Amino acid sequence: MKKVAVIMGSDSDLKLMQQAVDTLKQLEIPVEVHIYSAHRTPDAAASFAEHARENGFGAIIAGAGKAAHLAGALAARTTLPVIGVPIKSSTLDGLDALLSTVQMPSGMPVATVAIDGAKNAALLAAQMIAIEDSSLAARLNAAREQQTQEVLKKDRELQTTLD
Ligand code: RP5
Repeated sequence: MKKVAVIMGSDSDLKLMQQAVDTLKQLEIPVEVHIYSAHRTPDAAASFAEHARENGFGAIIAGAGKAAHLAGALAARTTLPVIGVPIKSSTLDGLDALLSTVQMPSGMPVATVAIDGAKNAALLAAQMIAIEDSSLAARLNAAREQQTQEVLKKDRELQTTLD
């Protein structure tokens, strides 16, 4: 199975990005985690992206805050799908990171999830890998069904309090 990379701009992003790592591991997807910054370690970030396909990756998740150029910088160096996670790590509540991540120029896509949307980034990466992996697709379907049943259970519980 293809690996998924979870890259973050700083160790201060790890608490949030751990949600992506945990979600990928629950789905039994091999994951590699790195701290590379578009600004502080630009060469390491570029080198990782340039070699990611030959190193067995199928998708890259990139989380960063503030002037969050990490996802775009990685996307510029690979044609693997890159999923950007704007992180709320500044006085602007993540709006700065959202705009920096989502407003890519034409010809250079980054699939951007919500501010702090690390779990959805992992699920989206899993769905990409599952295009060619029916076992993973079955695990994703099972997770969806479990989620559905949990919400319906909460609805039934709510109805009992309203009687
Ligand atoms: C960004 O700046 C990082 O992704 C992080 O979200 C933010 C703050 O980084 P630190 O100053 O905590 O290392 O590059």
